[in-house]
Amino acid sequence: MTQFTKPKENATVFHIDMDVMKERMSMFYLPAQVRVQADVATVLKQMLRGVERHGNESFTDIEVLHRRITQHRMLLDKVAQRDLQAASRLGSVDDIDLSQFLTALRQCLPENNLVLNESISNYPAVWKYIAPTRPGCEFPSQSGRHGRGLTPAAALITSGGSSLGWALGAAVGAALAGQADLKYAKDLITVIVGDGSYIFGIPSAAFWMARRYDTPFLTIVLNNGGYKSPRLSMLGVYPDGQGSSSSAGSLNISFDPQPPNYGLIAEAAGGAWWKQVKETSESVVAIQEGIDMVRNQRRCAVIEVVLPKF
Ligand SMILES: Cc1ncc(C[n+]2csc(CCOP(=O)(O)OP(=O)(O)O)c2C)c(N)n1
Ligand SMILES: [Mg+2]
Repeated sequence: MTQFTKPKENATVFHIDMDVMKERMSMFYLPAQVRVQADVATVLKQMLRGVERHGNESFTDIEVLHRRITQHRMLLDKVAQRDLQAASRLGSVDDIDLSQFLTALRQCLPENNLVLNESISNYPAVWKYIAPTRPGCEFPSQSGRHGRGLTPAAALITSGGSSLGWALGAAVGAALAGQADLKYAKDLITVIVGDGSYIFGIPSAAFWMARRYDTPFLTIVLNNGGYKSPRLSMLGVYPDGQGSSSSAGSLNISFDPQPPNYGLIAEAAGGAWWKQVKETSESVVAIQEGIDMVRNQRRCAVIEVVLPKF
């Protein structure tokens, strides 16, 4: 449907969504044969129950289903394999490689954790390398056991809306939910956020709130030098248009020449600990320190990952 995932031409598309019509969006269209306004996790559970009830006799596609389950298991094995390979490359002193940073993060996360994903052009990378394995990952997620030899798996959520600036405040809200009701409590809440979305999240207010309400969380700021996605959207519509050869500066989507110091904003507002990571080899130590700050010192921690500029 997007530039990242395209179903086959002859696929039958069922669109199940809490907000299937997107009435408050000026433009939205998803070519689907069936549209269902419903909670996706509930519908999937109902479908699974239906399949189990009917069994092999009346559910003609049962073989397809089994094939998919096998494929999914193979995929999980691949993720475990990839983790091992990435771990062996973590000593590298090259420029930061986001896939390796995210793999390191995934390996360091405690089991009962929640990741809030507002990484925008890096959504696919975060989904791929944080690789949530737990069903029912919607907010509030349920803690669960992780299986198949994988490192602890995240519950991972996004805002579902189009307005940026959700994740920092949402992290405070998620932590407060855990304080109010232990069943929502998490060992760690992590925000992975684009540099632009970090600013949209009003970090001065969010980190002050986090200290005020004792709701520390770990933030990973993906600093790619500004707003990359508007350029991607433009290229999606006009791949060879005049803007396709324009610089980020002339498109007004670059934060150069003086981007904010993201960690310092958090320190000033809420006493956060922070670190900049520029090389892959710095990843594990920074992540471990950040997690220690949040879990043991009860301070917010911000890790700014300096990515190549677009
Ligand atoms: C409140 C709000 N303002 C503007 C936009 C338009 N917009 C969509 S993506 C984007 C850039 C996001 O930048 P960043 O978080 O750094 O992610 P990147 O695209 O660089 O990965 C903007 C400005 C929006 N979605 N919401
Ligand atoms: Mg950015």
